[in-house]
Parts: sequence; structure tokens; C-alpha cells
Amino acid sequence: MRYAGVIFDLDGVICHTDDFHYKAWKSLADSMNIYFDEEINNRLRGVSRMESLDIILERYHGPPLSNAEKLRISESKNMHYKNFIMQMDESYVAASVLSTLHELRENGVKLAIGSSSKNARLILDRIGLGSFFNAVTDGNDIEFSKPHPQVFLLAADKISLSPGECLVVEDAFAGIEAAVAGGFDCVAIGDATRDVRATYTVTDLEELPGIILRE
Ligand code: B16
Ligand code: MG
Repeated sequence: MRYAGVIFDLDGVICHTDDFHYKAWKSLADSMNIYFDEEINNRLRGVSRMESLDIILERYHGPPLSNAEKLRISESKNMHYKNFIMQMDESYVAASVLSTLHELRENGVKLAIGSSSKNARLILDRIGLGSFFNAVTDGNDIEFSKPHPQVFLLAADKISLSPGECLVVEDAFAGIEAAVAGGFDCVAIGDATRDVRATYTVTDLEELPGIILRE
């Protein structure tokens, strides 16, 4: 087996909540007369909530905002976002993702989540994977968000493996950067496939067993 463990990013890899993030940020930006589009939204992939707000506020031209106001704004966005999450169920996980996860687990590969989201556990519960993974690390467990490697290092530690024994799967440039900084090989999917730092690129998670289970 080439890798004893896999650390999956959540949003954009296991399931897709990026459109929910977009809708919630867009409605907030519109209410503050801030220009926001899908291209700016792409820059928010893998980035923490407060850092996402800072990116959106690059185009804000109103009176200065205190940290308390920024916190209130981010909490209001999160409430809107969570309303979308509450609509999620098991149908939000693609059949090929689910079969890949089971195939890896049946072959003895340890599986973890390494997400920047503070809502990761709620999302996992909604999609029926709340107790599937050997470990979950998310935005609540870390001081430094991706591109810092902390979330992946913590996940590897929780499954008692070294970075060299694990493979990270990511859809964000910030996530690929974090994996490389932590000494992990990484698989890029989606937007991140344009990142030349990725060790492998795939179009579907069902390609993972071919990478992981080979000698
Ligand atoms: P929250 P991931 C990330 O999840 C999202 O890609 C990113 O867009 C979001 O800002 C971040 O979580 C924080 O999310 O507001 O729920 O704490 O891709 O790292 O699983
Ligand atoms: Mg992601």
C-alpha cells in the first residue's frame, strides 16, 4: 500500500457546499453594496470565515468597521449558510465518493477529515458520515487556517501516522499549499487541478484506490 492514511478536505471534495457559501456571502455583499462574484468566491475556497470576510471587504468603501462589527457580519453570514446546510442529506454525497470511501476503509486505509470549516461536523452529520471517519479535524481545532498545514498535521497525529504515510485530497490552492508545507503528498481535484504543486490530479475520487493501494 502506497499510503496508510488519507486526509480529505470536506467542502469541494466529499461534498459541495461552495454554492451555499456563495449565496450567503453574495446576499451579505449585496446588502453592503460590495461587488462580489464567482471569481472572488473561488478565492475563498479552503480559507477561514474571517479571512474570507477580509477578502470580500477588499471592495468595501463604507465607513471603517470595528472587529466587533466584522464578527457580527460573519456570524450573520454563517446563520444564513447554516440554513442551507440544514437542507442537506445523504443525497449530497456522490455514489462514487461513497463507494471509494468504503473501498479504502475495507483495505485498511485510515481515513480522516481536514477541513477549515467550523461547520464540518454538522455537515458530516447531515450527509450521514458523522461517525464514518477515524478522525475529524476542522476549523474549531486549529489556530492557523490553510495554507498553514496545522489542520492536516493534527489529522495525521490523530490517526497516528506521519505526513509521509498520508495522502491529502484537496480542491483549493490554499489546501494544496498547506499539504506541501506539511510534507504531505497531495491529490488535487476540481479547481486545485490547476495547481502545479499537486502530486497527483484526478477528475473523480474513484481514481484514488489506484493511487493509494498500489505497492
Ligand atoms: P465555515 P474546506 C472551507 O471548507 C471552505 O472551503 C471555505 O470556503 C470556508 O470559508 C471555510 O471552510 C470556513 O467555513 O464558515 O463553515 O467555518 O474546504 O476546508 O472543507
Ligand atoms: Mg475545500
